[in-house]
Amino acid sequence: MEKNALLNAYRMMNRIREFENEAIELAKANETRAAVHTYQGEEAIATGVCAHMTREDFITSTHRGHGHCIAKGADLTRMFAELLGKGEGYCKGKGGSMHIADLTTGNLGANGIVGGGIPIAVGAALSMQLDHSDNFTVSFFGDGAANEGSFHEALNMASIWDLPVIFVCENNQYGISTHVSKSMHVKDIAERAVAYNIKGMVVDGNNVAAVDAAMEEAVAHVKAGKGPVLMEMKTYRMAGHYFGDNQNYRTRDEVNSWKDKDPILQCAKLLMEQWEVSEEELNEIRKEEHKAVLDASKAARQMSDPDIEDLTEDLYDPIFADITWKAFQKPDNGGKRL
Ligand SMILES: Cc1ncc(C[n+]2csc(CCOP(=O)(O)OP(=O)(O)O)c2C)c(N)n1
Ligand SMILES: [Mg+2]
Repeated sequence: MEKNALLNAYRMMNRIREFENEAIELAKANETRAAVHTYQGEEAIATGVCAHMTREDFITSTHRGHGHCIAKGADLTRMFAELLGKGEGYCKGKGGSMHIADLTTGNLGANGIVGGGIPIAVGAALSMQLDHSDNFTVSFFGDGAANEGSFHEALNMASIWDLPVIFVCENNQYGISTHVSKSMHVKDIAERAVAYNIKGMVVDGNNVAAVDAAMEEAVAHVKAGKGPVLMEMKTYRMAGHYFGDNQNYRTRDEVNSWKDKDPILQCAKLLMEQWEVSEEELNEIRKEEHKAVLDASKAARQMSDPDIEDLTEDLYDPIFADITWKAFQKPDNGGKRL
């Protein structure tokens, strides 16, 4: 990676890490309004992938979605506002951490349903193909999601229609407390690409330069109309599954062994050794991102809570709600549900 691209990646990874650390602080203070799943240790993936995307390229995200959202260009204050249930949050405070969507940056939304975003990405890619656009969609999901039916159905459909979609599996070794070795019998999840006759790639997800290079190759593949790609990013979830997880299913030694592979440390090392960037310069970037995150958190905390009258607004599509209501009202169905 060129020096500037690597410096930008370092900045982005720090922004995500700082956001997650602050999200945990807010959860500790009982200020967040729903479960918070953080992304520490996996920052290189969202950063390296989204660096190759424009706002017209779409992503679908997961319950662990803050990193994807930030890397795609989201506003940190509106993100914190959403976590805190404020009316100025991305979804007016009604979605919380697990359901942030931001159409202005091409983020079709996080999803509390494991594997739920994968078929949505296929639909988005189909619309791009039908529009003859040059854009593509990325679906982020976990190793656990790769065992869901939705994953297999989505890959099959994307494969038969050669859709411009990149499936980015973040294999962080665990689905909640279950290690991948107990939930699947393949060495690499990317092997599953063979079943759908699509391109599969295994990538070191803790090395942003490796993610960057792999993504460049994947984008060229989908843009050439060669069909979807399944990228497996090997990584590790450094924090618990969610805030409040006692983590009694893994050893301290295991957690410590991954600390040396921390993607931010690896990127710093590369910048210092390959590009002779000074430690002071790196510290400066870290401090700036720390401040930006704290400022955003403070601004969000000062926002007012939404009005109680708005509680049931935006929960249903008004057209759908109207049809359903009329169906209930129909005199000839005996008042029964449809
Ligand atoms: C369909 C569905 N089944 C189960 C759950 C409960 N659940 C929430 S997160 C999770 C684990 C997901 O693991 P993985 O896909 O590896 O993502 P990670 O949390 O590791 O990022 C489960 C089972 C859910 N939210 N949705
Ligand atoms: Mg996982």
